[in-house]
Amino acid sequence: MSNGEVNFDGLVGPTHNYGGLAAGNLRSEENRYRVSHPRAAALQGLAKMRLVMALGIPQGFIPPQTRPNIDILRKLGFTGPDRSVLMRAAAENFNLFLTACSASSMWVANAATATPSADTTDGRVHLTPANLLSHAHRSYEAAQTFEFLRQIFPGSPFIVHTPLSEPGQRDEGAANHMRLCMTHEGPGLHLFVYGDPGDEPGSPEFPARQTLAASQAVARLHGIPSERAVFLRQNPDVIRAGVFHNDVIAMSHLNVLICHQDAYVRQDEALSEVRDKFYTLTGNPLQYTEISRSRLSVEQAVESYFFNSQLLTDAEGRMILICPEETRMPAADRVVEQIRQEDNPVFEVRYVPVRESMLNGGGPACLRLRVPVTQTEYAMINPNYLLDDKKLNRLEDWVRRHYREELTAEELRSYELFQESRRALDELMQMINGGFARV
Ligand code: SUG
Repeated sequence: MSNGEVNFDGLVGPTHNYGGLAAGNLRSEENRYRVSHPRAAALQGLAKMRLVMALGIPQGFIPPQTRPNIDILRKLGFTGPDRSVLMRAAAENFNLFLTACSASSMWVANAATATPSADTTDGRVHLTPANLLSHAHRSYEAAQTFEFLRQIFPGSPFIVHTPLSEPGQRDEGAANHMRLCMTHEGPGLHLFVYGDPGDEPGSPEFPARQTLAASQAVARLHGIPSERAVFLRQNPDVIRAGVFHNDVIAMSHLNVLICHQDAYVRQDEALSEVRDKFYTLTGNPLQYTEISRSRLSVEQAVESYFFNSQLLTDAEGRMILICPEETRMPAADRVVEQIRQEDNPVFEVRYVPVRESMLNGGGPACLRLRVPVTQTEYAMINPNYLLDDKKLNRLEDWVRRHYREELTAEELRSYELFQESRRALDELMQMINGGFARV
């Protein structure tokens, strides 16, 4: 049963590590070469999925991708048996090698942008995998993500587009997109957030990841009418301060929008367009909460990751805010208190430990992709990618058997790790394709 929205989480892969690969993402930069804990990372992710399921919300997952990505290393000119490809690549250019090792596909808020059938001209659910062109390690995800999404969303109710391919169309998926509506089945207003308007040179220090051209292309491909779309430009100052995606400075769910005062360029104007269009579309006012910089500075927003909380509706129809543990810091605590006390539909606040992902700049919301679907569409989703308690137990057991407790950057070179990861993912795919039947 779907309550209108399915959350798909990315399963953390066995090579989860801190490569310091993401420019502009302060945590990724700070934690370069830190010892990682792949088993704990994957179990933390699964525990979050368990919590969401316990709230009565349908939960799916997207498998990790094969890493180290030997195919990429071969394409980059490293030849010979797998063992020598790994050794030579790591010896010759360790940073390049690291781009082939990242488990970054776990952050599926960057996997795709999804538009429900209620908003598309052809009445189908549209998904466009993000090309993630701004960073090499992330751009390698797009092809496999496309394949997974085609398996998860088969048949005529869904259309999975190929990722955008023009160099000027840098797309980071749902992390830069919000849909406002009264009900998931009713009409929605799509907020597409971009950092690079394409008409001026970006800051070379902290490149804006999403281009306006990409957001516009996705809106066109999905057949979203112009009265249901607003394009908001991220404030370049906050990008410089570490807000590399919109979901680090704003969040939304149904008719609720919570965002920081400094999130967008000419924010008052932009938000009044959003409010007006929302009212025209739904006949209802938007529930808008702006967090002022005096309550929470942009630096504190980045440190606490408050805006990367997951906002969702439980089976009883109550709105729940799932914050990362890191949000428990004085300034952010006060903001959470403000949300609790103000007149808005947020009913309860929960905290989840996702520290291993957080150390790479990925909070609860980064780890999930929301896909609004009708009951009929929900029934068409490949059930092997939807979770229940039994499947979740199987996945936990699988993680415990295959994942290392600790991993150093140096150990990524090891052929043994490569083999272990392959074995783990082969077994996972067998489990999925066999419908989780016990053999
Ligand atoms: O793209 N980190 C990811 C974090 C993505 C978070 N997603 C959202 N905000 N929706 C990124 O910056 C770090 C990988 C490394 O350094 O090894 C990384 O890619």
